Amino acid sequence: MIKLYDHQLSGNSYKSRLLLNQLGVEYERINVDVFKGEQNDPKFAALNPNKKIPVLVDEDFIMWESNAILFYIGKKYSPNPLYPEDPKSHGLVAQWLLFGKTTIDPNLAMARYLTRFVQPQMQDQQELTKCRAHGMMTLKILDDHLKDNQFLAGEYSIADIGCYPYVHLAPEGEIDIEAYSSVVSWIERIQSQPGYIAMDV
Ligand SMILES: N[C@@H](CCC(=O)N[C@@H](CS)C(=O)NCC(=O)O)C(=O)O
Repeated sequence: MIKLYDHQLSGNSYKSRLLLNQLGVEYERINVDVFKGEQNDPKFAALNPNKKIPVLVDEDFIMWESNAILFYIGKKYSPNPLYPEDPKSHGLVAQWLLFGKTTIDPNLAMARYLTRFVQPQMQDQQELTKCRAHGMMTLKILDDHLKDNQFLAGEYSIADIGCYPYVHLAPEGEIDIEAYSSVVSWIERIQSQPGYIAMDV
């Protein structure tokens, strides 16, 4: 059975759980308490030299990097609608998942991290202000796309699953998403997909 090393508050880990659940794949969850530094344990570092969750272990195969894990699970259980294989959709899925890592995470995920998990006296206010401002620019890009599109790469896919966690968590970084009505509708569409699970289950 697939093993997933994760933590309930990790948006990067949540996306793997969401996909596995939506595909009906059974998996074992192993909690890594990143707040206690368990990711630095040599046994865990042997799985991921980058010492971060999530890590997926499938028999003797080990993978890290959350968006790469989505590609692996999607392909392993193909054909399935969450993993489109025609060249254009596949290219667009990669485009949005890279946008997730290069633009959503450094702005929206970072704003949430600094706001929620760093003690106020340790927060870099300049960095936080920049993340929030760039986070709003990121939401605008998504909102413009989602005005004319139900989902990021055509039909509901791993592109949406990969980008969704840190977009719906943006309010935890004190970024108001209500002004981005197409993003809000997209979040609601994702939450009504079969097999959807909330992050805190
Ligand atoms: N690019 C990585 C980022 C993973 C990541 O930052 N994981 C966080 C939890 S969401 C973590 O393990 N943090 C612990 C640390 O950095 O020490 C991915 O997408 O998997």
